Amino acid sequence: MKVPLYEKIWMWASGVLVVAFVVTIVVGLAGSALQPPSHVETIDPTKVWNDPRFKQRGATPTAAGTTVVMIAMMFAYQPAEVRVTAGKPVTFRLTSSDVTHGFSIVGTNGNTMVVPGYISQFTTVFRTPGEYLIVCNEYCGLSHHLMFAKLIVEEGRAQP
Ligand SMILES: [Cu+2]
Repeated sequence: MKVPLYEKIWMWASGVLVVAFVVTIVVGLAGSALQPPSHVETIDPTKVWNDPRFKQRGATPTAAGTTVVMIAMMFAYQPAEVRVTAGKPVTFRLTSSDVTHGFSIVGTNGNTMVVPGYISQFTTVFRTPGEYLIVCNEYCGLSHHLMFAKLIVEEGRAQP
């Protein structure tokens, strides 16, 4: 039986699609071990409060901008309020003392998972001064909806 060319093209095209879907599933499964996007640095989740990397919490000015160190726990962030400067890079370093939490700075691209055992880190720049809400966007327990913090982005001083 002779299969028309048009039919062959569609058979091959749908075959390629099936293979693409299977590859997506396999790659997704292989890479989906629960971990934050920056899963390089590890930490003992039972000792975060005494870990030297998390002793100095809050915003610390650096040569390049600001580093913000925070601990996520049921059902709060410590510290609950942070001040940074607009237009300068802010590097967030976060970890959890109990379960997996989220860290989403509403209205910005600041967003990461906070997984116990790992230090989540990302850098972003806030262009617009103002008050931003930080919410936990990974369900972490009964009072998950009460878990929030405040980010205050202050006007940067004019450069001389
Ligand atoms: Cu949470």
